Amino acid sequence: MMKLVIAIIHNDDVHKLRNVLIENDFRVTKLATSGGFLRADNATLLMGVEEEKLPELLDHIRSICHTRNELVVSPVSEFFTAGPHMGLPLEVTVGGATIFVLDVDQFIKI
Ligand code: 2BA
Repeated sequence: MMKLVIAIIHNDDVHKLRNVLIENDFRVTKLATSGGFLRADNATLLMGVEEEKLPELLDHIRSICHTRNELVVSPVSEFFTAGPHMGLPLEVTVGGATIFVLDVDQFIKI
């Protein structure tokens, strides 16, 4: 069965990951996205993959995408625009990758 893997990753990892995926015969589409919390640019990769190749795909992502700590001075969020957190630097750990795996009902190329 085919799976659709949606991976949200750091912009700095896109180039390397895309190269490794292409070299290993994976198909990938990159979307330019941004996070809801940090409002920073990130990248979302869409990858259609046969179930047997899913572990290999996840290994490639794991080997390239690492967590990073980022300091945010004033995240744009209602929660932080007032109150004791206002203006205080906040450290957040941005994941190496946030991954959704979905079953594909049909895969059609026309
Ligand atoms: P952002 O929404 O910009 O979130 C960046 C990082 O900020 C998150 O890292 C998390 O550590 C922190 N964070 C997010 N919301 C927070 C909050 N309400 N309070 C405190 N800290 C918060 P990750 O969890 O690794 O997420 C990295 C990026 O992946 C996110 O960027 C977003 O673009 C995406 N993402 C993560 N989980 C998602 C989900 N369930 N659905 C859709 N996109 C998701």
